[in-house]
Amino acid sequence: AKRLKDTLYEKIMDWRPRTERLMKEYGNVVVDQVTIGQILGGMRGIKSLVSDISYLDPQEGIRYRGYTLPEVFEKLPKAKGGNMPLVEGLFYLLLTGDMPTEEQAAEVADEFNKRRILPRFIYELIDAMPCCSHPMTIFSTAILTLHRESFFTKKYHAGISKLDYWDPTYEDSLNLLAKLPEIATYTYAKLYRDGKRIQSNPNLDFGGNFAHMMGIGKPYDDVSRMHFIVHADHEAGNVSAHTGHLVASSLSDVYLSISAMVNGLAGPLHGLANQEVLRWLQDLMDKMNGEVPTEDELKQFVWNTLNSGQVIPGFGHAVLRKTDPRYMLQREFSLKNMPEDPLFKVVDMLYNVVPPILLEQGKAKNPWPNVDAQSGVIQWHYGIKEYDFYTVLFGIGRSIGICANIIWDRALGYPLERPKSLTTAILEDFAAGK
Ligand code: FAM
Repeated sequence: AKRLKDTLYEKIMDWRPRTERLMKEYGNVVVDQVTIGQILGGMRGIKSLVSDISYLDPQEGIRYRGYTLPEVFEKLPKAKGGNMPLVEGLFYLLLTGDMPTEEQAAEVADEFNKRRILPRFIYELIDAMPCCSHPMTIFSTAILTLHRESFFTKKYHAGISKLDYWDPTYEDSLNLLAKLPEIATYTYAKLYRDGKRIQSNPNLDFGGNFAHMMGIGKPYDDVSRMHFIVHADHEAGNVSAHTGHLVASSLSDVYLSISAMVNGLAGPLHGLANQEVLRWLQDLMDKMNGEVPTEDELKQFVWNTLNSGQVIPGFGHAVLRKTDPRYMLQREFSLKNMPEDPLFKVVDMLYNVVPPILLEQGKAKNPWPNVDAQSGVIQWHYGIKEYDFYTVLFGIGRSIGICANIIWDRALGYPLERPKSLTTAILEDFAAGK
């Protein structure tokens, strides 16, 4: 069978003329216009990026290479002894656009296995981090420190052709992704388990190995696979995806770029939101002395949160206008595997209680739950009670999508990103019609 890298090479050769033609023949076609509101408002909604890895449909939710998430979960090859798809298969899909066979997913698993051993200095680095360092700081620092291993950077200095940049970027990406489960689980062990490390098992897949190194039994392997897959990508404009792309556009290698994207993910408006959900739920459970509240009590708690000027964490979305399919997939899993969990019961009640209240309040453009309303509760159920770690899990998943994006950025020769900035006085001149 054809190797992944050869398949990728063919796809790249087929794709390049499309981008070249758009650039040469249609470079002046207008796609969007920009308002002062958008310039001052976080560039919200400006159509100014391109990615073929994923696309966020306001109604369907995220599509990976054109497939909706339910399709991705149905069609990707499943892990042996599990019900969830292989993360390796997802990476194949994101890279090539083709739904992989079992054999093709196994090839990625093989590649990851060959590359998963961490250099000793990474353990030493994690050991040397000052106490109370946030797990995201450690995760990002470890990735950054691996920069010295970069094949792309070596090749670049040796004088490689621009057309070949994607090749060492691909090698760096596989080398890095293969190591992330071990970096994350060792960070967890160091921070919360007295440094007791569980050796990885070369016979397990990416998600299975992660669960094994966390020391958590079934079905946590499926939880890990599901978590990494639903978090892998959310088109190119969100903070983590955009940061990865921006840093890589200066030809910083994958290690520098992924470390930067992890730092963007670490913010409370992005990856940290799932821990906010759990904090809010814990507060509710404390007020209820650990009992599952009645529907009326829950409604009151929701209104109290809103009336005190806070948002309901885990609800709403900047782009989506329906219940997040990432929420639904995790809900299905929870209904099947942990229906009696008291926190899940509350989450499930909130699913019915919150949207009508947000609609009645009339502010949120999307009153439906998002991915974060569920993910932390599942982690909590399987024993990961250190909220700070949740964003690291998100970071592993997101790295898979961003690496695929960066490989294609180099393959299609996307240039250095350099939008123009203005001053407030210039905007005032525009406002006055000058
Ligand atoms: N609870 C209460 N009010 C909400 C709300 C919620 N869950 N979601 C939106 N609103 C308010 C919002 O604060 C804004 O009020 P003001 O006009 O007073 O500023 C108004 O509704 C319009 O906001 P929007 O256009 O509907 O949402 P945005 O695009 O500005 O923001 C979110 C999107 C996700 C940041 C927002 O819905 C929110 O704060 N949700 C709660 C926090 C959360 O769940 N974040 C996770 C997002 C997740 F998808 C991720 O990126 N990891």
